[in-house]
Amino acid sequence: MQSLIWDAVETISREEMERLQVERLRDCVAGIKERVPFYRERLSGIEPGSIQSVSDLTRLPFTVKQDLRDNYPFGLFAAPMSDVVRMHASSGTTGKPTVVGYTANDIETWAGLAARALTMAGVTKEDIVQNAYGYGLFTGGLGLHYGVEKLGAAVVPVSSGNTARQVMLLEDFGTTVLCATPSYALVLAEGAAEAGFDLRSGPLRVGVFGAEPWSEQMRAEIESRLGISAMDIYGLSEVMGPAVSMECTHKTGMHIAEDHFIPEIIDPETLEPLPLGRPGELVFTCITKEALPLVRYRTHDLARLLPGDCSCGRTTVRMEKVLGRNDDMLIIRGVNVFPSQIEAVLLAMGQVEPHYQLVVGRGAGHMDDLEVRVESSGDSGQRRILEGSLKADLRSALGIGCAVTILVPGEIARSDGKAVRVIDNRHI
Ligand code: DLL
Repeated sequence: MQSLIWDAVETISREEMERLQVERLRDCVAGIKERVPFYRERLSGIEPGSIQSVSDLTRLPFTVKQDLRDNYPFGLFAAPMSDVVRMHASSGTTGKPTVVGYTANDIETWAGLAARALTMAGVTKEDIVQNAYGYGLFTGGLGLHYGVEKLGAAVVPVSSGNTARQVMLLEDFGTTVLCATPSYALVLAEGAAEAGFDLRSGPLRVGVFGAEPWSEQMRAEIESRLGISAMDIYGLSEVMGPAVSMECTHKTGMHIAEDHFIPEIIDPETLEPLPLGRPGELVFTCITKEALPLVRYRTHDLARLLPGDCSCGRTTVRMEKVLGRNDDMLIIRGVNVFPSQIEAVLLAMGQVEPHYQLVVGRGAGHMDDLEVRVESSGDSGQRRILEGSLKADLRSALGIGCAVTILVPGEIARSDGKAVRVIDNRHI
């Protein structure tokens, strides 16, 4: 299926895109040197006019989350407070949140990018979009809300939580598009089943799912349980919020809004840029933002930029599904393990519910141990066999042994936002 294209800039030639990026990057560097003391110092040796190509980005220093913390709350803002019209913040588990700001133009840009992303997913003005991302300081709710309105579809701003009410609205309103975290989409599917409403036979047809990693196996599970096409949307507050990149209906990676955010992949150890196609850490430079333009912001998300053209006709570079954050990577007895790898093994088995939790502890002899908790509805004999098969599959996929605990469906705590997959008891 060929979806419409929101903005002609999505199909310009690579040369035109690079010209646009360089022009915007130069303006951005000049602007932040003038307006942000932090960048005036950081970029002291860089003349904006000396930026001739996108590869000149590598001459610029990185920005990291700690820089935002050190300048809490508004120290990196490049616009006067009188021009800032909105604030969001990322939760963070400890200490102060990371605060991001937007001018009226930033909000307008973001709404356009969210409309662009929804269009990529095949959403049109005929759709009824239930937005179950949290409204508030989290960027998911309001970020997509403005995009749906810009597109001209009808938004149901229900926010996250209150599953029974969500299910009622899905049924009564004839919702056609659901925006939520993939884990909450599954909670809604359970809620609908409990209420005797078969989502698969209703009008719901598209899911716009992101804000947390989810594997291809999880996509298949969601698509069959909800009877929809499940699309991946990516973004982070510091760079903008949702719609930094989005899958088109070909589902071969997420098209990055490169006219606003220049992506790079770096080796997280050496910080050297990696060639197209190699996996590493994603870095973004925001070239059009007014309130918080960040230069080479390290996301800690691991992905690849994909070479080659997409059959949808867009020329914007695509990023692969995010494997996880390098700070969420578990190191178990020296072996690197991502929760999404475990998710893929669990769901490939086919007899488990798509809810799981990983508990890491320090066992006898101070060795790390990993327990994988997952739900299954089989009887005790079936569960014993399943436990053995999962242990064997996990050992061969991860290269380490782990304990497997089979729980009854519903035992693992559900979340209405980002799922908590890992409980790490090693530091308590
Ligand atoms: O999660 C923005 C968002 C809202 C994206 C709704 C998509 C949909 P933060 O709370 O700042 O912003 O968290 C950003 O979430 O660095 C990734 O680690 C993770 N993340 C976001 N989207 C995806 C995705 C929002 N599609 C952090 N796949 C990012 C994997 C994702 N991880």
